[in-house]
Amino acid sequence: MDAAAKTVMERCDRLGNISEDDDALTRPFGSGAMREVEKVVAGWMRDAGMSVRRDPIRNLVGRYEGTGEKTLILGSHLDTVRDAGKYDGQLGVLVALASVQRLQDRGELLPFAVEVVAFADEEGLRFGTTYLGSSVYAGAFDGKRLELEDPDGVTLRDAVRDFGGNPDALEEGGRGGGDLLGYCEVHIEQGPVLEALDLPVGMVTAINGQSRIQVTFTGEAGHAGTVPIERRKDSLCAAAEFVLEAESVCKKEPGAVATVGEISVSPGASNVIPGEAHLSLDLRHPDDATRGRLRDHLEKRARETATSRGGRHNWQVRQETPAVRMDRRLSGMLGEAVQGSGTTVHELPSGAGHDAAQMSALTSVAMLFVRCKEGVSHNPAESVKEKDVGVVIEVMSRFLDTLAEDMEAGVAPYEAKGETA
Ligand code: HGY
Ligand code: MN
Ligand code: MN
Repeated sequence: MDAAAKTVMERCDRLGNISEDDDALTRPFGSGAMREVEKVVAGWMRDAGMSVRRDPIRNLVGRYEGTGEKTLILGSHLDTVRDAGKYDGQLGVLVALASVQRLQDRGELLPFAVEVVAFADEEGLRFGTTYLGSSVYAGAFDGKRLELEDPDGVTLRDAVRDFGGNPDALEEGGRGGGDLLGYCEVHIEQGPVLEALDLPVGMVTAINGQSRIQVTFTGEAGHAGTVPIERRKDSLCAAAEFVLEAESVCKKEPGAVATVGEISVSPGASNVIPGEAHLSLDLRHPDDATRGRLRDHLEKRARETATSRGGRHNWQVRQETPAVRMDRRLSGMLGEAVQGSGTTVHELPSGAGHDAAQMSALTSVAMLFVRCKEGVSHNPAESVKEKDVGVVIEVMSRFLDTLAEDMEAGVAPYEAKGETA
């Protein structure tokens, strides 16, 4: 497995240099960097004996045929956040590719086909929503999102067309799931648990739900030197009060996290009181009802804060994604493969979102986490050990072999949806 792990690490380095920015890894949906990285990965898919196609949103889909009519899907995403690390998403695609490469190297056909999907957009960097790629592939795309605009005012519809996709086919362009055994995703943990336990891999039990919201505070632009402080309608002060409110609400609610990752003011001059403040709110919790309660409380506080300062607010929910539990049976088989590789099975929830959350609309899903250094992610310091990549490749290979043995022994393959973990 070491040679395979070395190849995966080298490929992560290679893809990590394909970016829209000269001095950082930033690969938004529909960018030239995404076009380039897609071409490189398509070549590696063909080298591994796969046929390659692109779906209407330009997800890249490699297929390695088997002897039966069922299909197992592996994969993750190729897009990144701004100034990203080079393992979030792409590690999962490349480990999936390594699992198929091993089959081809052995000249082996399984009693099922394996599809490797490299999703075109999971992070939502450009349009502020998540799972654009997997929502199309899973047949769960909401056509209303076509009118979403990026910061330059380009609609998703035009961006998909410019990227060579077909915006009119996104709603019914899903893969369909009648032949599926399930979907398994390998991803870095993006947290500190596995490192603290000194474990190379972990089994994911569930993925937290998330709300992505755009909030605007509107006050009144004015002269920084002449408007007395008590007469101001400073939209940035309102926003600042709101940001701290979001933080304090989460400090009182175990498991809740809120993040304001983007903020901008207009007109944006050092001697002008901000007339408008725009911010993104990312709110997450393992329990959907709790998340909804926190969201509604924060909307109420945004309104109160704005009006108390003589201004107003706008609250646009860009996307709500429910919490998703992993499929128990598929996870159980992955767990056996972890044990078979000589590693203790540790189960943990995911605070980060993953395409598996969206793919659960189509089929049974399971995830494996790989330890990452100090849990750092969404940061160029993101890193994994080659040794751990070797472990996860071995686990995935054992998993495929076990699934094949079960199929050959006539153990009923999975229905499209199993019960959850
Ligand atoms: O935001 C997330 O949880 C993931 O990285 N898209
Ligand atoms: Mn991410
Ligand atoms: Mn990711």
